[in-house]
Parts: sequence; structure tokens; C-alpha cells
Amino acid sequence: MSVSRESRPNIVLILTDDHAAHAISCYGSKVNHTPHMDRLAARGARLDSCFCTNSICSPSRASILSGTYGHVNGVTSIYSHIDYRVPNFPQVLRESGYRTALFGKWHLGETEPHLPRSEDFDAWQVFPGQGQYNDPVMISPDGETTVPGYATDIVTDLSLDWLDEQSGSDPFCLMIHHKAPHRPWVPHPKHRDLYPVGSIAEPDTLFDDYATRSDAASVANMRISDDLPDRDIREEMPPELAGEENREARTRWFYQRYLREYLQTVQSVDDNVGRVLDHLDERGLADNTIVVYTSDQGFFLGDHGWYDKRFIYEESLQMPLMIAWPDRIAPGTVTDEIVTNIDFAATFLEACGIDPGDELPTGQGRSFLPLLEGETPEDWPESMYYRYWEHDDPNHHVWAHYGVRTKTHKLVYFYADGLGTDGSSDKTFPPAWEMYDLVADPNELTNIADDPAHAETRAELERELARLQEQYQDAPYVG
Ligand SMILES: [Ca+2]
Repeated sequence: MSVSRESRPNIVLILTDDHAAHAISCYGSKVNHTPHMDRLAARGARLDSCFCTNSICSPSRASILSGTYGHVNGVTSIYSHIDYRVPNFPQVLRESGYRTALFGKWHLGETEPHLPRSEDFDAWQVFPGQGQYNDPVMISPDGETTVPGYATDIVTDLSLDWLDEQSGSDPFCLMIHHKAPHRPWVPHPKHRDLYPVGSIAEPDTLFDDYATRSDAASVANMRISDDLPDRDIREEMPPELAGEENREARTRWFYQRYLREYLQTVQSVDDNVGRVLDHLDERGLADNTIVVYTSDQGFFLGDHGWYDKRFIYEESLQMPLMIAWPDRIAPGTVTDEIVTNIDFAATFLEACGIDPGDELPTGQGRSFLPLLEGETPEDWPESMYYRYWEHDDPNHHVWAHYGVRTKTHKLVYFYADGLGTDGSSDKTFPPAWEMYDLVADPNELTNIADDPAHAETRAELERELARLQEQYQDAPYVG
């Protein structure tokens, strides 16, 4: 169905930071309740196999904006800058008559603020870098100011104020980019009693011993038992929990405190999703506004003993994605087809009646609008390609890797690059393969890469990995 210029929909994109799908109740969360996110999903579609192509903040944001992989848009890590020769979807929408705005976290450029551009946005106000939860500093075209209040509420206030200033018939694209639930977690005081210590269910893999994995898992500094900084857990660990013999008790102690803080910050996001939905209802805009909720990647919520993301493993790889658009999407739509963050730009443009092939020719993604309308094209992709570039980053020490995920399997290659991001050459990183059967082993506990019984499947996945690298023109690592 084509979209006439008069009936073009609005877009409201709510993007959070590090919000894992398994901390949303409509995705089956065992740890919290998110009634407003559930309401959004029930009004439209929930996508159960949405994956990021590089599980870290800035790269995912650049992929969402431009519909391209990091090796195309320039943002392969949080230390690299976007290549603006690659167009982005707000820019295309603006050129076609949309009013565009962005409020909250921008975070493209870690060391110096690379701000949103007037070519892309009519209005913007963003945090420098990661941003603060309380009384955040924000930058706009008018300069820098401290905004009193709580960041998640402020970002929604600014967004709805902008919405209320819009008049006339031009459609709009409003991007509401929260800091939450990124570290260091600072909840709003009103949620301080939620999810008390001792009440939070533990994940099945909290005590993963990495027995069958490559060394990449055991050398990563992401363990909740040992690696959470004081600024995240603002409570003194009892001294009797120190030592290897107390790892289990220590893990449990940190897990309850970590999840409490994280889930409380999520609750403010949920409150504010409710505010946005209510506001669109009150303004009579809900039917022809596409409301999207997503996060730049997933997060380990104690899964495999970890916090943070980066790895291709499921909890980090999966992005929550719920989309309401009553004029076009049937309530309660659910799809398990594979989509990724490079598909968002093409989808938004097609929904707005713009041909992404013509207007975003550099884009590598594909519109998943048919999936939202309940139809799966015969040639819909059966796999996705992933690459994490930030090799041996100074805080988390996760090795660079790439891999392929199909509906049933995952193959990963941790490649040896020899150098840490600090440039030191005295470290060696042996290359290693991992492979998981996601049907028989959904928690990814048994690495079958070298199991002769699965050699044929591995060969197929290696061919698929090579095919995807060719398709996206990403060069494989050669030592
Ligand atoms: Ca993030």
C-alpha cells in the first residue's frame, strides 16, 4: 500500500541505552513489570528476533541512523566518528518535508562532542557524552545549560513540549533518546522501594563456569562478582565475601544490588513510555503515528555471571523492538523473523512513502514493514552478520569477534589481532571458534565448534559467514 503525501505517518522513536529485552514483561521478564511497554506492544507488533550488528552504544546508534554497518559509517567503536558522507534517515525525512527533532542521548563521539547537525534535525538538545541522571547538562544550538530534574523525565518533557509546538500539516519524526538504563544506575527516588534485595529471580546461567568456551569469556572483565566499580554499587561489600571460596555468595550479593538499581531506572523509562502514549492519545495523533520502542543493544543481567554487553551471545545481541501503528499494524502482531538495526532506516522511510533504494542508496538494510503487516516475503533473510571491533577495550577486555546467527545456530570467530586498544603488542590473543545449537542449548552453554558430530553444520555456517561478509563488503580478518 502506498502512502500519499497527505496521509504520511508521524514517527516517535523511543531509544534507550542498554535495556535488555528480558527486563520487559511482554518479553517474558522474570525480574520486573513494565505495563506501559506491554501496552505499546499489545497495540502493535513485538519483534522477537531483532539483533544488533555490534553490541555497543555508538555503533548501534550509527547503524540505526544510517542503515549501515560500522565499517561503512565509520563508527566501529565508541572511540570512532561517524562519516557524514553516509546519509541518515532523519536527514532524508527532513528533506522530504518532515519536521525532525532529537532529545537526550546522542553519543556519537566519545572524547569531544560531535553534535547533531542542522541538516538532520530542526531541533535538538542532547547530553554531552553519556549524560547524567540528575540535573544533567544538556547542549542545544543555543549552548550548554544545566537542566534541573531527573534525566528520563526531562527528555520526555522536552520531547512532548516540542511536539506541542508543532502546528500545520507537516508530519514529524521525534526521537526520544534516554540515558537510562545505562550505568552508573541512579534511580528516581520514587522507585527506591521496588525490587528489593533478595526478591529478584536469578538467571539460569548466573554461575556459568565457561567450561566449553574459548578463553575470550574467562578473560573478560565483566563479572558481577569482581568487576563492578564502586560508582555502580554504592554499598560496601561485606569483607567476609572476599576470596575465591566465597565467589558464589559474592555473586549473589552483587546480583541483587545490581539488578535492583538497573530495574528501578527501567521503571522510570516505563513511566515515560506511558506518558508518550497518553499524550498521543490526547492529541488524537495515535492512529497515524508509528511509535517505536527499542534499545541500542541488550545487556547481561547476571547471565553468564556478567553485566555489560559486547559479546554476540543472545542476551547482549537481542534488541527489544515494539512498534505500534494502529492505521497499519494489527494489535498483538508477533514475529520471529530475523531483523537487525541496519533495517530500521529503510523500514521508517518505506513507512513514510519514501523509497529507501532511491533516497538512502548507501543503506545495507531492508524494510521489514511487510513483517509488521503480517506477511513474510519468501526471500526474507534466514541469518544475520555480527562484528564487534573494540578489541581488548581497556575496561572490559572483550576480544574482537565476528559471527553469524541463524534461526537455529550461531558460529563465532574470536580472531587474533595481536594489539590491545592501548597499542600494546605484548599480549597475544589466540584465535578461537565457538558454535552453539540455539534450539537444543538456548543458554549457549555447550560450545560444539569442534564436535565432529556437528562438522557439517559448522561448514555450512562458515560458508554463510563468508557469504554475509561478501554481501556487506566487510573484509574478514587476516593475521
Ligand atoms: Ca548502549
